[in-house]
Amino acid sequence: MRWVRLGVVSRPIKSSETNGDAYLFVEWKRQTLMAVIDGLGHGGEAYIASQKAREYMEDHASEDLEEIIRGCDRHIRKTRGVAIGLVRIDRNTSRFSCCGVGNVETRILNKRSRHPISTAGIVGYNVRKIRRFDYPYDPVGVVIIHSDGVSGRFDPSKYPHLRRDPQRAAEQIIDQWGKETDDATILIAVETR
Ligand SMILES: [Mn+2]
Repeated sequence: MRWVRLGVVSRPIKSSETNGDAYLFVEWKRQTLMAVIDGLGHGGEAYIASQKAREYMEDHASEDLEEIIRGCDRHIRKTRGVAIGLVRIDRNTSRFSCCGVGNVETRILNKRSRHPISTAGIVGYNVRKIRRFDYPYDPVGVVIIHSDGVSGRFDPSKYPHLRRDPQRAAEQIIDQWGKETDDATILIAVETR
């Protein structure tokens, strides 16, 4: 059964057909794990780094967020590294958990809206302390994760259909706020009861 309505767009920098960004979305047993991954720079090397990170996270989806990031950091050492925004919705423990490293931004639109900060660093290169943020679960919550190829200046409230049609909102945000000079990815996950 599907718990979350998903909208996602990921596209490469204008000068390339290879996308150095990637995303992950998995659901099982009342849990959802999602991530946006930005391979450093762009092109083939960035693609290899972000795909390798995505595969690792998918294979270790049930571990704690900090462990996933730490394991990923070891696993992709030979690549140029990635930035990651990682969020779990756990309906068993009734919380949202978030971990971010580098320039991927996460917003939780909840009873109270949250904007957890990412730890500085590069996964695969120099991850030190990882900070996890936990928020109470809200069955009408929205999670937005985006790479820095999307300007952080967009205002989600300007997209009144975002909860109903997150795919359309994601396409509009990429259109209006995506940078041609970078790979760009936005993932919007809306809780459905
Ligand atoms: Mn980027």
